[in-house]
Parts: sequence; C-alpha cells; structure tokens
Amino acid sequence: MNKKIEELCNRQIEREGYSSNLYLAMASWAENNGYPGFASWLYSQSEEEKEHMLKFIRYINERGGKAQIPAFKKPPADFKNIKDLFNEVLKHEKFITASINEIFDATLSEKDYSTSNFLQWFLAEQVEEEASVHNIIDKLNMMPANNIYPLDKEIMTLRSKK
Ligand code: OFO
Repeated sequence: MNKKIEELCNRQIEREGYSSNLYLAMASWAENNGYPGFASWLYSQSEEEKEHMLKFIRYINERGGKAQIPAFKKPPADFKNIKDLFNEVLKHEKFITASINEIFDATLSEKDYSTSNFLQWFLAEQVEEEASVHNIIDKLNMMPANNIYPLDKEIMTLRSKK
C-alpha cells in the first residue's frame, strides 16, 4: 500500500475512534442531564463511528498495510447545554469531512484509485451525517430553551435512518 496513503488512513483510525469516544461522552452527559432521546441518538452515533474506524483498520490490512491502534485523547465530560453540544457535534463532523477530503485528494495525486474508491462511501456518509446534525440544530433553535422535552422524545424515534 502507498506509504503516504497508509499514514493518512492510520491517522483517520484515530479520528474515527476519537469521534466514537466523543459521542459516547456526549451520550453519557445527555443521559445524566435528562435527555434520554438525545442520549440514544448519540449512543448509536458512537457505534457508527466505531464501525467507521473498523472499516479503516480492515481496509489498511486488506491492502497489505499495517493498521495502527492508537491511544485516544480523553473527550470532554461536560457541556454547557444541549444546543451547545450539538453545535460541537457539527463542528466535529465538519472537521472529519475535511479530513476525509484531504485523504481523497492525496489518493488522486498518488494515483491510488482503489483508496479513492474506498473513500467514496465516507464522502457520502459525511453529507448524510452533517445534514442530520443540521436538522437537529434547526429543530433545537425552534424550541424554547426550557421546553426541549418534546424534541427529545421525537429524536428517540428519529435517530439515524440507517
Ligand atoms: Fe461521523 O464521521 Fe465517521 O466518518
């Protein structure tokens, strides 16, 4: 496997794993702060991020590279409020999108078209994830801050449609 692409994919293992831990920390905060619906959405998001990390691990190994399992930075344990938390989710997803785009760019300049093809799934996934977080933020902005409970209930059924 092309060394530069292998390094970037290994870096992405850490980023996807951190995403999983970050959403786990957020889910736990939401659970402790009376938002079972948001907590459930975030727990399932955390699972998805773990799957993304596994996709990179398996892909690197399948291509003859060596997947590295990194140490992860501790995610924050406290959040100002639920709106702030989801703004953080969106910010993080934009960071992940930029990171995937960067690897995609590198695969084109390195002519590693198999990895470009592998990354197509992630490019589409990021569009979907950003849209679904935008949707939650829009709804949160429409609710009075002291009456988020109906939205929390709705989110319980909304979650990811995947
Ligand atoms: Fe939500 O980020 Fe993974 O890919």
